[in-house]
Amino acid sequence: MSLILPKRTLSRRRLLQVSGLSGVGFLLGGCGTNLFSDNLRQISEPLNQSLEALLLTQKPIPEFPVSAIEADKLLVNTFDFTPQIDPAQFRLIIDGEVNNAMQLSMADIQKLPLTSMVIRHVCVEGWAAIVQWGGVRLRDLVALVQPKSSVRYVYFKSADGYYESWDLASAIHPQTLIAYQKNGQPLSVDNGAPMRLASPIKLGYKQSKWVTQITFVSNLLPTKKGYWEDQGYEWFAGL
Ligand SMILES: Nc1nc2c(c(=O)[nH]1)N[C@H]1C(S)=C(S)[C@@H](COP(=O)(O)O)O[C@H]1N2
Ligand SMILES: [Mo]
Repeated sequence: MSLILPKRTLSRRRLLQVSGLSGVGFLLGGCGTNLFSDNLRQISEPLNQSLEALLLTQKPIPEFPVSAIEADKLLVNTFDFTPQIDPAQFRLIIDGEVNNAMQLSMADIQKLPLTSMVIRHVCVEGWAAIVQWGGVRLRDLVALVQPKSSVRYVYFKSADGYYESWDLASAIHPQTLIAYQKNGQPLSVDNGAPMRLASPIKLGYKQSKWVTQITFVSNLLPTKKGYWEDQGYEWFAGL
């Protein structure tokens, strides 16, 4: 057996332990198998080597105290319409070049470790707001689905037709969340319920609301990088 490095993030096995997501039927991806039969070998394996290396390089950026939250400053910015999603029926699809494609209900998501952060949201249109977001680290979802070593980008599809793509490193940054809370309250529909992206390392337009599908890919479609990007906005959009 090869050398196994100590893990700096939640391993797939550990995640399943802490979240209690060990039941048969949790995983609806792939061909309907569950984690504890066919995939048993993969559970104890570390993420692929390039991903592991990437995780080690990532440091959180400083956050704000809860007292700094600017509750009135986050403007609703929606390009077209506001989709209404029934949270009870909702399933987040996670697929693409992964070992374990999944469909997660809100209940599944809420069993995963909750991370809360107070960060600045910056819209390219010239406004900003300090906001608290609560949700699941995208890297924890990554640990569950196990992207293949070919993966370099992540697509996020939204219920209003919005779409975004991120580089994998930014997606697995420790403060990139799939959020379902804002300022300590359940996320409102206007702000992207049931689930949206939130991260202090990217401009507002990268932070997709009403995310329905997360797809791991090795290449981007040149004419489909993101709703605003395809109209000339910068793709990386780092802060
Ligand atoms: N699905 C979807 N996500 C979206 C948008 C959108 O129109 N549709 N607008 C983006 C922009 S430009 C910004 S600034 C933020 C605004 O988030 P908020 O409306 O919760 O303040 O959402 C981003 N995510
Ligand atoms: Mo924005």
